[in-house]
Amino acid sequence: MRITVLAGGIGAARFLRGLLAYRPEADISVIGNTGDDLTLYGLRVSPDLDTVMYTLGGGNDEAKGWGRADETWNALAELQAYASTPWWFGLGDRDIGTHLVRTALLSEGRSLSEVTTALTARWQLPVHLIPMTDQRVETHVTVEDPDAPEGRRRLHFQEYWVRHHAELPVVDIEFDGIDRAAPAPGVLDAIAAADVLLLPPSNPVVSIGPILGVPGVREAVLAASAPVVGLSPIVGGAPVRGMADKLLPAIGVDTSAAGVARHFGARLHGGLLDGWLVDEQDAAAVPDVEELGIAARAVPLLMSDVDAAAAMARAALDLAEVVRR
Ligand code: FO1
Repeated sequence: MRITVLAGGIGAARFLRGLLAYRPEADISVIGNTGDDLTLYGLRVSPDLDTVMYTLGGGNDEAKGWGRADETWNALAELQAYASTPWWFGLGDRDIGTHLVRTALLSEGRSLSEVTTALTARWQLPVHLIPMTDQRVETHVTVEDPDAPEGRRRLHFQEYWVRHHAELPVVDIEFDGIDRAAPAPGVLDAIAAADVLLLPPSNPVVSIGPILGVPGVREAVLAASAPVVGLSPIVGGAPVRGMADKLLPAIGVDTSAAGVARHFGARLHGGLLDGWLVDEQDAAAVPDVEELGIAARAVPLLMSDVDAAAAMARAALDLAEVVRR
């Protein structure tokens, strides 16, 4: 079975671990978000690609969800001692090794796809991880700031997310470079050839959004013969993890399981979804989602461990068979 997953970072990585536990024999392609990417100290960092790579490769820091296990922070301490900026993004020594290789290969003219293939080879990933595009796309957030000239300031997503803990009021979100971006090699094929397409519980705005925003990707999903099933990242009116509740209002989306389903839309009416999983806490939303023309089921959506994530993957694949046209 060929499964293609549009993935952000921590939530997607944890879901993928469950999907692999449930269907170890499946041929899984992961289209990774690169809108979080940034350059720090001359190093190119791809947080969502690295989170998937480390998590499925067994090298991730399980408690934080991002970065490397058994990490040390000597280089960062030196940067801080030099009062070098931006000190606020936690680059661990092992993690820096990844960024050194990525930056070196990119500087030799290799594409991000080629670099990702080289990096994931070391981790012997059981999936094919493809960046959404080889061109640079960087999410920026415009926030209200009374001290700034027009009362607003534009930040890289990571500065908004990590330095300011998503506490600044968001006025606008933009994916810089997205209009000039093309799907990376293999992205459109992975969508067209899939037997099932999955939207894991990632941030709909800054993780799934950029992937769908790459010219041609949304169209490919709409044209795909495979059923499209998503899993709500919002449980009981709040994100399970992360701060999607700070971003959804900025794009006029209700912070609820049904609100996100409405945002993605029903395939029946020109949108993306054939099926949508909500948590049992949101079982009351099932009729609302079905009203939209999307088949809905209420199942446990808290990925407390791999078995829980595997059960979610099973529910998603079961629903995919129910809605398969
Ligand atoms: N998240 C934080 O909250 N604080 C950090 O210092 C931090 C550093 C970091 C370094 C590498 C990396 O791959 C991810 C890192 N993250 C950090 C997480 C990152 O901001 C988020 O995982 C994604 O960008 C949002 O999906």
